[in-house]
Amino acid sequence: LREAVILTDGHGGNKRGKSVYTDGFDGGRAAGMDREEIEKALLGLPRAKVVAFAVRAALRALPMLASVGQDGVAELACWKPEDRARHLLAVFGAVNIGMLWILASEDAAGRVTDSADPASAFHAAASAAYYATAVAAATAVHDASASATAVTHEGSATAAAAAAAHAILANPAINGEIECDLKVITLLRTRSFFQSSLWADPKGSQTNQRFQTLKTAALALDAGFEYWLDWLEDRYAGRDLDADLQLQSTQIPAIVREQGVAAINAYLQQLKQRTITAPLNRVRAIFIGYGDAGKTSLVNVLHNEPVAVQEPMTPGIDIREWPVPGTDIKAHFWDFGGQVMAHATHQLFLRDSCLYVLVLCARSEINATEQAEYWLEHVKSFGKGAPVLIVGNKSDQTSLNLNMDGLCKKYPTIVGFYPLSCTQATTAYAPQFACFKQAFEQQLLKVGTHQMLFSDAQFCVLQRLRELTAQSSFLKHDEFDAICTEYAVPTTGVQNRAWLLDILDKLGVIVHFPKLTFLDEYVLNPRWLTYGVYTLMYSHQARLCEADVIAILGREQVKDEIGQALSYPKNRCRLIMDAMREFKLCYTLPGSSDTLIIPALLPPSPPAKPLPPAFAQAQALAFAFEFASFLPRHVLPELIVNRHLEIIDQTVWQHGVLLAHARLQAQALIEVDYHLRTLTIAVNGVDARDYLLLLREDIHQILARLDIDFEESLALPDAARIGPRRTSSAERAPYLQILAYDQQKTAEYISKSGTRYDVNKVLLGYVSEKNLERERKQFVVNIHNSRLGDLTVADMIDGSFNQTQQAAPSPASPSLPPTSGFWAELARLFQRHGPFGAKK
Ligand SMILES: Nc1nc2c(ncn2[C@@H]2O[C@H](COP(=O)(O)OP(=O)(O)OP(=O)(O)O)[C@@H](O)[C@H]2O)c(=O)[nH]1
Ligand SMILES: [Mg+2]
Repeated sequence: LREAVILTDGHGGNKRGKSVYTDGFDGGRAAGMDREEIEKALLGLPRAKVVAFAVRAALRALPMLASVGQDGVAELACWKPEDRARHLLAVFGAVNIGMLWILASEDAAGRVTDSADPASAFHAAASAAYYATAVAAATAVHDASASATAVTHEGSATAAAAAAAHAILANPAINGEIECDLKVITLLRTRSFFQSSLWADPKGSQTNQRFQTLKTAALALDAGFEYWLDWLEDRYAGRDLDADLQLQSTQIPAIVREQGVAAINAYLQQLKQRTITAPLNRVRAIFIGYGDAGKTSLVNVLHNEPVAVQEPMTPGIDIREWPVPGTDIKAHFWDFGGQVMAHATHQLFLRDSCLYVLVLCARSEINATEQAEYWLEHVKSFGKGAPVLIVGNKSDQTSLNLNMDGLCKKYPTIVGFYPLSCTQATTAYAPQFACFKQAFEQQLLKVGTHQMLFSDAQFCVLQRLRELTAQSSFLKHDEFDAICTEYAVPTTGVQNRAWLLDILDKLGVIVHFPKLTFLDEYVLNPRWLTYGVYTLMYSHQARLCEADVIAILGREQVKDEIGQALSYPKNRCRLIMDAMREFKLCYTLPGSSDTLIIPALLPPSPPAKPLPPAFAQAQALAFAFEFASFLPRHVLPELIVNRHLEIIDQTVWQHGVLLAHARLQAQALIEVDYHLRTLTIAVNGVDARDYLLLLREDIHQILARLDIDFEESLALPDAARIGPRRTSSAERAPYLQILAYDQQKTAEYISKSGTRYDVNKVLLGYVSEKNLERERKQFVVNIHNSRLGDLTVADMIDGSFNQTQQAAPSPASPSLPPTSGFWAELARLFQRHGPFGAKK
């Protein structure tokens, strides 16, 4: 193995096709069969058999991941120490998915059903074979991106399986088995072939020794790999697969996945031991869209309530409970007010693992598709892969013209479009409404299937907290501890009290701010905080002191979703202010102790003060962030909050700010234009270039949390011009393009008008000499990590492991067949995720 890794090391590039796997090995040991021979032997076989072959090869290859180093210690030497647990879990998960597919591809009678739906079977097979291949790839090929692309591009399960097998064949310990598989594969039915013994000599000392090495190495990671080692041992011993458990193991809730390998493995172990069985039975549906679209009306119709002719605007957020018909599940509807000034706040409350309902209506001022894109970008950025139902409301007035084909291509999480009318939902539009309601319920259930399961003790704690919510919005730390003690929730171990608290926080049962150390209580009712924050945002006051906050929050009675009044006593109002600071919605006015400034609520135009002359005369560096389809409303406010100590003379408004750095000699004027989707930065002063770099870094950090397309651009400086100017207007160039010219040692950049510029001078106009090298390095990293560069194998494997959980339902088929047990669920699971090739 080591030889193979060393031999293939550094071949880099994008070698595709057969050479990827063979290169490393041909120079090493002679394999029994070459890859073409294996491929020939597999050609024409049913997909399920090919995948079964690949999975069997992968199962045998798993122990090859571990080796005994010179110091006699067993380790997973092919990965960096910090990556080992993550990658090992991904590999186990990948093989597990491959196995599940094989079993799902046969019906109960053992008949291979891939002829029933050849297209989806093919896709699933290609994916499953890829998963299996990943094991071989991880061990055998150091430049794994090349191997992964090779498999993808060939797009064939046969080729992938052959490649994996060939890589593994180089190991004399198992090449006999693989050759034997190829001999019997045509003779046996898929299931029998798949279930036949993996080893010629199961008790063979070599087999055993390799497994022991893997065991030692995996256990040394101290991340709960006992579960997977038992799983592998069961496979080696030919024990039957517990199909329900295996299926559950591919549906680990996002909330657990985020907590890392040890938490995932601990969760799997508990699933296996059946110690966690209680679901939370809560799902969230988030209603978004511009003001007046009819979100609240739709929520009312779903509750069988009449639609008010003059429904008041929703001041922030409204949360209501809705029992999902025929189930124990309760849906929480989060009805967001559509007013623009609260859009910056929404990002804090939009979540993944929810169902989104985007309500639109025809408007004169914004084209419908553009409206849709604005909100779909929110969902993409903050809701990750969450499904979206689009409702075209007020069809009784005007029908909505949406470019659905284009939208579905761009946003594959859209699960359907429903034109309807809320005011006529029980009359003229009753059939349309029924159709929407059916899809809505189905999607809610689907979101619910990825719910986290709790142990009895954990669930009791949760129930107690819910009961307490009826009495108070707060809970002291030691009260929480006492409840945990009562139900024997441990203080140590992976699933300890801190873990439970974190999970409850993420699920929205409780809120805690680990950073606000003075706070000795948890917020027991998250609605208390949510309503508090939105009530302040909707008060339209950009400048608030504590007395204002107390007055505003005390002004009207707010009720939560179970109709219980939320009280905002004076001594607690500070907490809302602290939370808003923590959320970066506001900053404390320098020189005051309690005055808050909320940038999103400031007037849209700059204060009537003359700007410093250097900006007026355009002597500044002119840099810009240009957003392809969405400039989120919180980017500038958050930047302002981050740099509020640098604001010159409180020259700050909703769309801009004037800054001066404390140490550097530089001033910056930053402005956004939401129509053009640009954020411009003009900087002047001796240290302008260094200040620009700091500001860009800050913006990059804010944007890093989002999945968003943007380009940085710069104005081409006249001082860098070579020869005559060919246009009188100022010209711009993409910053990355200038860096690329520099990278390729191309000295001249020719602008759109044909004017020539000295690349080095352009760059040095914006980046100081001392930072240029860093920017160049950053450029290489960026390109490598971008979609242009190759993905690393770790990302590929990790991505593939989670793909089934994140897979979006196909937009072409919004209504899915009814659930009917394990096989239907699994078949659907695989129908939903295409081959790797399709993902690219
Ligand atoms: N003609 C017509 N009017 C509707 C329909 N649905 C809602 N309306 C009216 O549109 C107005 C706005 O509806 P809301 O449900 O309050 O809109 P919203 O999206 O919740 O608005 P915000 O809370 O401000 O974001 C109300 O006066 C409703 O009566 C519809 O299908 N047809
Ligand atoms: Mg509303």
